[in-house]
Amino acid sequence: MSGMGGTGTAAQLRAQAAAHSAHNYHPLPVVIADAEGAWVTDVDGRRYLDMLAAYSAINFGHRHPRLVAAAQRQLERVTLVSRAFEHDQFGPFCAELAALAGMEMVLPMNTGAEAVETAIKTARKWGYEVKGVPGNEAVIVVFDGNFHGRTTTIVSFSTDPDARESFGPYTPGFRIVGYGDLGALASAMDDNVVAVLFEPIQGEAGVLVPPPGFLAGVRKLCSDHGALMIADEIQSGLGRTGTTFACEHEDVVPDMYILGKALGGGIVPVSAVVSSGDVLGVFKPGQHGSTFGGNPLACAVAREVIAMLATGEYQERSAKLGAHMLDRLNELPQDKVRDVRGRGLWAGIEFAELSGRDACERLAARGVLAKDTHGSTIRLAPPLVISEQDLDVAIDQVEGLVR
Ligand code: IF1
Repeated sequence: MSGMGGTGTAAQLRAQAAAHSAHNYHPLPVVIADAEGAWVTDVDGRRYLDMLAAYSAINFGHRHPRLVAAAQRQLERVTLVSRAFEHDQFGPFCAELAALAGMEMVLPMNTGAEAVETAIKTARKWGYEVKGVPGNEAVIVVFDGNFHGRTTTIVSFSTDPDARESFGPYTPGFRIVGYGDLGALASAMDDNVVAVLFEPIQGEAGVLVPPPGFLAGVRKLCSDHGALMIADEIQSGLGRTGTTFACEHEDVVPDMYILGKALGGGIVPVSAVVSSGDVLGVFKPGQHGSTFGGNPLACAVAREVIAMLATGEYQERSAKLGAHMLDRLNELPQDKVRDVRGRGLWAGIEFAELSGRDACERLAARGVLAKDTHGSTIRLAPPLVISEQDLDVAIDQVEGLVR
């Protein structure tokens, strides 16, 4: 083991965490000490393939040399100034991210939930000041099974009892319709709807890919009703599905992207709302902000992420390896595997006889780390840098669960 690890055995470290951290997670019994690329090593020196990649925050693998170098260069210069002052990474970061997204303006935050909150505030302000919705009557349409984060406002429109219950009183102003149901969406649209907020593929719901034509239908309904189409691409974006944005699969351009996770290169939390000048132009000084949003270290790492995505190389890997992964998963015995869904290097596997938790525990024992979603589904989202050989090793282990 290298460097300055924690002190104690795996069992001691887990007991310490259990005694002194809130029990808002139920992690697999693996205590990670270091990592590189698609591999992590635990405190006992056992290696595992990381098939979760921190829910897509590690799209470029652990400690990608280009990203570590960008961070190290910036650590030697300046890490934080707050938005009270300008710094030399900020303008380039905003311009480069806007260019990658084909948009005009960027509002940087840190976590995904903060960026979603920012999108909600933007849509409401735009609704009152540009669309002309009467005060405090703005409605944002969202979908059944959504996952957009953990703030009090965001859990107010969650349909997952675990995420929502006992956290009220809830923020009003949201209307929930069935995911993939364009008829229901059409009925929900009225003059007070300022935005439709959606995941192009629902992650927490079990990697649910909407029916073909859904994204294009959302686009049309938003345009027809003068509502903002807001794509939460925090998990689906930045190469995960084989394209820079998952909306590209239906040639759809939303009015706003919400980005996070992989934007920080797995090194720092970086999120952003990316949109037009008309939309993000609603903010004047003092109306929104963040101490850490757009800080020099975050911008320097994110600029390297953007440069890496600009070549298209990672998107291509994701598309090619993802097709291979889904082909292999679709060959699993149908009496044991009820459903396989996904796009790019992102798959949900629904088992017939195993709970998702059992499947993940057995996979961990076989040297593969994955994460369950609801019930009997697990998700696979390996780093986009994984080799085809390593990917096959991981899929072999999934196969081993059902053969
Ligand atoms: C947890 C899920 C994944 C997200 C989308 C916003 C956020 C997320 C589409 C908020 C965050 C995470 C958070 C993590 C589990 C995880 C998750 F299972 F809950 F749904 F990835 F699949 N929009 N997703 O997926 O971003 O504030 O966390 O930076 O344990 O809560 P955040």
